[in-house]
Amino acid sequence: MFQKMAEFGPDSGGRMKGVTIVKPIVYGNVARYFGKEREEDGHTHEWTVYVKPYINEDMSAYVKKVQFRLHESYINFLRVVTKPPYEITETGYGEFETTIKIFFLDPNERPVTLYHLLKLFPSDTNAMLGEQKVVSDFYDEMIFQDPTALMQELLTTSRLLTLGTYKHETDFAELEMKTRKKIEAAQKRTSLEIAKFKERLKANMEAINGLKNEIRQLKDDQVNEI
Ligand code: SLL
Repeated sequence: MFQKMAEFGPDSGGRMKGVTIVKPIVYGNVARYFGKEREEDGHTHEWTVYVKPYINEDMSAYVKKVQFRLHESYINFLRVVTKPPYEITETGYGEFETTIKIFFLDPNERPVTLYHLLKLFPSDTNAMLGEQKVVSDFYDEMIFQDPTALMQELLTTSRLLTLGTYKHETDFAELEMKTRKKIEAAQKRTSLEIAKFKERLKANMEAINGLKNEIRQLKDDQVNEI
């Protein structure tokens, strides 16, 4: 790695104009309720906050470290993870916003910052389904525009960890399909509403024209009467 960095020089080999590399990721947290408040510290949950590749590749090929910023009530609230899995497991009692900062091996590549609201308490629907584990994670994409020659090489030579598909807490493919269906249904409803309003507008325009004609007629009659 250091050899490669030396090879590309201080400007990492310059920017590759017109090149875009996309890395899909999943970030968020899972949490489990103890079932009661722990006596010694009042903690109620164990949670893990993470960032991982959507596709099972070894991110350490281009990631230098991931910094997790926790709530200041935690000892060493700035936690750094230098190798996969990029995650922090802790216990606690409260929800708070975490900052996840991803640093790259190429010093010329700016870090990526993600914000995640650590979720401990189930939403009403989760609670109704009787789900034990709380999951709050999101699909996102890191987009590298005009990467340096070094970064391009690091990004494109990362290796797959295992064969087969990666298992995530959330089924993002299904979520995408459901979201698509919802959007399609909403589009259909909107089109129908628009068509209905157009019809109404047409009818109203006709009524206005009818009244205008009537007024004109009445005016003509008046003129003729004089
Ligand atoms: C809340 N605003 O009141 C938030 C604060 C604090 C989170 C959450 C325990 C830390 C520790 C912990 O869960 N802190 O004891 O180390 O909901």
